Amino acid sequence: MLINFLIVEYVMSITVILIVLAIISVSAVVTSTVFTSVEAQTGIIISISIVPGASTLTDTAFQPNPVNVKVGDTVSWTNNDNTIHTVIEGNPATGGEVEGGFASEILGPGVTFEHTFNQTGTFEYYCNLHPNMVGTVIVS
Ligand SMILES: [Cu+2]
Repeated sequence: MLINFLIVEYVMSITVILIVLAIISVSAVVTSTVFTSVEAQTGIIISISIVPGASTLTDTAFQPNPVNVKVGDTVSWTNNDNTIHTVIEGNPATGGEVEGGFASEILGPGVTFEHTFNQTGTFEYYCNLHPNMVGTVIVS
């Protein structure tokens, strides 16, 4: 009788321990899943202004310049001038437009162009209507 009771007690203790371990492992999986999905959504938007009178400017045509962003961030250029501009990856002094790089359409006054940076690096850009207008985005 006493031995039977001890066996039942022993089995119940083991069962409780197994249930606790199961709860811990499930919550660990849930926590890591939530953490991963939050981590994947950290990209923010960084705004750059194409300033009034930009046509006559060089490295102050785009402000701020340069900008430092993180992988996954989106840069948003807004034309705050009263004439048309573009945002083209590359540098007119070192070969011009980068093949396959980011490139806006012609941006009228008030129009915005966005590009999301998914790799680290230093990305130069310019306006191909006014190649004196140059800027840099540094992605880390
Ligand atoms: Cu321009």
